[in-house]
Amino acid sequence: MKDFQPRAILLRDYRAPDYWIDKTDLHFSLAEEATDVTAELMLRRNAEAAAGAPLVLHGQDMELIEVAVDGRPLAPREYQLTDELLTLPQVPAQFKLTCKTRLKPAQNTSLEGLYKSHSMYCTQCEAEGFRKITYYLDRPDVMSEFTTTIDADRSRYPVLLSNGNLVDRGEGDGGRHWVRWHDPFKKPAYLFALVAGDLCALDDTFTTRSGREVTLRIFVEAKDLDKCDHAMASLKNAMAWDEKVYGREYDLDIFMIVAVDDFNMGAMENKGLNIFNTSCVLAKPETTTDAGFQRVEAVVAHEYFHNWSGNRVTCRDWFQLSLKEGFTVFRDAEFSADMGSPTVKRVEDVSLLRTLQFAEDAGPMSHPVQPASFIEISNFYTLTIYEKGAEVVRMLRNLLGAAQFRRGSDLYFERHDGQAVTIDDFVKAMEDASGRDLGQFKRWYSQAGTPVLEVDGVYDAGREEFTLTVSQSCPPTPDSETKLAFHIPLAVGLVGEAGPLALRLRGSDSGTGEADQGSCVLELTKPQQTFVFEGVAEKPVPSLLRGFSAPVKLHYDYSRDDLMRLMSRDSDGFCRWDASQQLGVAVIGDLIDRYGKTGELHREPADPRLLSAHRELLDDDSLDRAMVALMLRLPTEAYLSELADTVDVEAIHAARQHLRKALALALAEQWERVYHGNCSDEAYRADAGAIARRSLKNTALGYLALREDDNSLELCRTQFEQADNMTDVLAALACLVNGTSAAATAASTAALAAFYQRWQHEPLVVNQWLSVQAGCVAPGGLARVKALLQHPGFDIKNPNKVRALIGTFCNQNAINFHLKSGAGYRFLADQIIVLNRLNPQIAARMTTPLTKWQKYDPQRQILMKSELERILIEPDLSKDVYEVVSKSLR
Ligand code: B3K
Ligand code: ZN
Repeated sequence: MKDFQPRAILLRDYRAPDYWIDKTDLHFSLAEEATDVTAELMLRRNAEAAAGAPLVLHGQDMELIEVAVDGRPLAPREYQLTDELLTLPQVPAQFKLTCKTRLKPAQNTSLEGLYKSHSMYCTQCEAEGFRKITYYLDRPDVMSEFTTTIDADRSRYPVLLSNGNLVDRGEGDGGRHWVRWHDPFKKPAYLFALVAGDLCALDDTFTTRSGREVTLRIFVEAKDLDKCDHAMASLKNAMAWDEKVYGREYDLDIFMIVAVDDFNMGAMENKGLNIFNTSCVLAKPETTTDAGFQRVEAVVAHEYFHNWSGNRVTCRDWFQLSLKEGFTVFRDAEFSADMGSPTVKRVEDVSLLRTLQFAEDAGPMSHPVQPASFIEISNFYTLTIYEKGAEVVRMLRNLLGAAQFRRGSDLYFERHDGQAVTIDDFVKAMEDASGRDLGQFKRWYSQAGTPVLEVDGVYDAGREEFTLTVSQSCPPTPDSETKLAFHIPLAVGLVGEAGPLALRLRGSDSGTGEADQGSCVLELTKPQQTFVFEGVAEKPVPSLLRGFSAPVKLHYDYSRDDLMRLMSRDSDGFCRWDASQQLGVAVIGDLIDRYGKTGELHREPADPRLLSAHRELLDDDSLDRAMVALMLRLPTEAYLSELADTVDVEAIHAARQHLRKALALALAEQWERVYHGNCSDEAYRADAGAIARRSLKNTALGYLALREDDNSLELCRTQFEQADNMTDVLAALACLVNGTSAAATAASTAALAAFYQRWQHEPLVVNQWLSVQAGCVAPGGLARVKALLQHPGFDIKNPNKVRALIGTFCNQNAINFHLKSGAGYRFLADQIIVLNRLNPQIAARMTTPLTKWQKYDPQRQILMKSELERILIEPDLSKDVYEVVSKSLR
């Protein structure tokens, strides 16, 4: 462990900087072992700062060659240098600082700052990576005008890129060349980017609505040039969508995307020069699944949207991270909904939130959407900041209505263009544009935890009234024991035997319900409230939290027949799906209880209502395929685990598998008919209709495969061999890999070998191959994963491969990871210890499964905690891992 305890940074300690940097002029001389950087900074003392305030610059992991003030090199006694800071005790009020630093990009495995990914150089500066390039005020409220000159070997690095516009270029000595870029927009250093490599580009143009032509350019390695069309189409759609929906036009004359193999996350919104993980740019049907296509579309849009929500208007400090991330996730979700199926998109986002964000918010890493403190900001790129942050913005839109929300966003962008601002500034713009008081609403930003709504409904047939009583509460989280009431929009409807009923809400103690077309939004602001619906001629089933109108857990005592009614009659797609999930949870819950008592389920029948609900879905050809595919998905083991107080790993797995098998046998004919009915000869398309068809077909294939007979095995093998797209190939491969019969095992071995043979030169496809094996639930998973660590297709320095193999195994293969012996935990801790030295951000991220120890039985708790303790005593533990491990043990 570190011999000092890393210090927490607090929101309440925020102070404006003592100096501003008006101009930043960078010169890079790129070379493998030593890259020299000269930074010329025009500094000016903040008028608010004390006269004679020292200049304290951030910097780490580099060699300081020289520092000069107004051209005069300083002697060592004129400055102080530590591992993280360079302090100049005496500087003029305005001056030029020159800093020469030397970096070792080829040895930088943290993938932060300047590093090499295969044969190219690239940078990642958010959040605090610029300080690994030069000494700087590396904080987002210091915004500067950047000019960047890059000098490199011409033959190896013909393409040299940075932010803004190319303004000059020339030849150097010894086969070198140089280029100069200038970015006219002031920006914080976290948006700086540099790329150098031997790259090809796909070019296109976009004409903005004011008639300016923008060059669009996606840079990739030559072998990937045939995989850029989908990203380009997505970019153009995103540009047009932001003009139409938010009135936001692109500002520079060029927008570039570069794809790199080694990248810690999905992508990065650097001004005019987005850098992407190849997994979020490259797509073609033969190599990319439907989910992959959708991810490319979403991430391209997300990064593009940051140009306004993040770059033109940026964050004052990192406590405001959700200001740009929550808002931008909300924007990209609405975009994806408009491009495809809105219900599917909503269901997918809610599933993610309820499974993973709710778990985060109930665990030791729980934090508010605006955290009050952090040790390492990289640990706060979380589901809470992103996904819950997006839900908070969505609630604002739902409370204000689309028109007022748009007025609010216009005001926000206009008022704060070119500034570094706070979440408060965002909410203030929404308040000023709408005239509403959002004071109580702001608690969503400052209080962590998932609110719980207990809802009770009583029907009075004589008075034809239906009364809903709603109580809210929120469990304690590490930041606070007690919570004040949240302002929660609860969208509701009432569903009669034939469908939704018209609503008439009595002026209740909320007074704000607004009935329209069978749906209304109840505004909850108090611990308990009552709402009375009048003129209700039959006993209704309430449809609650329509469209998932707030990120809460809602409890209502539905009977299984109520759920069946919602599944078939509710007009809200989200609630129809959610009813199917609740039914699934109830049925699996019975089986879990049974397994807990008897240790087996062999003769246990499944609830006939669930069988008949699924039969109806499969038999009715008039239903929307996308909806059917969603409703047939049983709750995942991860979601069932989230719902449990104590996770019974074996029982959850056995119960869900048992139900799957029962459905496979009872509905054998239906699965077969749906499988064949949804096969298609048409060329691959990634539109919502075709995606739904494949999803339904492959769900059917999954059930057919559970029969483990010759016919179904043949079906899987044929699809694996003959499909022309990766979605179908991988679905069939997953069936084979998860088969347990001797024939399936033989077929699986052959298929895996053939797959690797064919795709070994496509890293993204190899990652899917790793992932399908890591997710295999057959016994022996740990040994399979350990063997794959040694396979040439794996590389621990590449985050995509770490996520595909170690991440999939530890997060999505509970039955194999949570071995009673603790061997799975020991394995993960060993990997974290290796990663801690190579790439602290990824190491910290991989720690998540161990941090959930409180959810497991006492024996597992001890085993998980002892691995966390073993990590904690590692010498040279990074701040990243230290923060996650120490907080999860407290
Ligand atoms: N803003 C980046 C995330 C940077 C993460 C740094 N550890 C990508 C995004 O959210 O758009
Ligand atoms: Zn983002």
